[in-house]
Amino acid sequence: MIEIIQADITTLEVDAIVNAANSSLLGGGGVDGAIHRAAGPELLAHNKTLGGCNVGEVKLAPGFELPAKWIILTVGPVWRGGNEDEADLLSNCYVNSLELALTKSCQHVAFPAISTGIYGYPVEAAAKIAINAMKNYENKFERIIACCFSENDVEIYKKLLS
Ligand code: AR6
Repeated sequence: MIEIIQADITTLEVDAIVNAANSSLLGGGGVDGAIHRAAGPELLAHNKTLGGCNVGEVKLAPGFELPAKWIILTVGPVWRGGNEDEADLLSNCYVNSLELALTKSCQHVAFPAISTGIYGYPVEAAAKIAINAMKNYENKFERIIACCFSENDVEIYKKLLS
């Protein structure tokens, strides 16, 4: 089942939340900053051992002080107008996160709207990619959660899902 909610992703009691990180994995603003603050300093110490992460790829961290069991770290593409493979790279973020979640037997995974904040990806185009990937994996999970931060994003996701 795909669920669309409006929430702070750091508050969710789920098997895994996904972080929209940058390639260093060492923290930043937006959802990344919120996750580092809520998970505590052990997340940064853990991530320092991971050797970074390429765009579209994923790494794994424990949830540390979060209610979530795991943090899946992914790096979305920076929006550069749409001709720099942004769509495939963004899709890879979702697919690779879901594949990693399966290897950890996760039953629920929550995603933020990757790349649509600081990285500037247009929300509707990004939401289409997110929902397509989620639909392909819907049957393999109890719940795949699109965790929107704004009411406007919730409306966009709901329109696309229906
Ligand atoms: N819970 C859920 N969603 C959130 C939260 C939260 N607590 N906080 C923000 N969002 P962004 P990006 C939403 O900018 O575009 C960081 O500096 C936000 O409203 O966090 O992939 C990284 O280190 C937006 O809808 O991520 C990278 O350098 C969505 O999360 C860079 O930003 C994504 O916005 C990544 O940029």
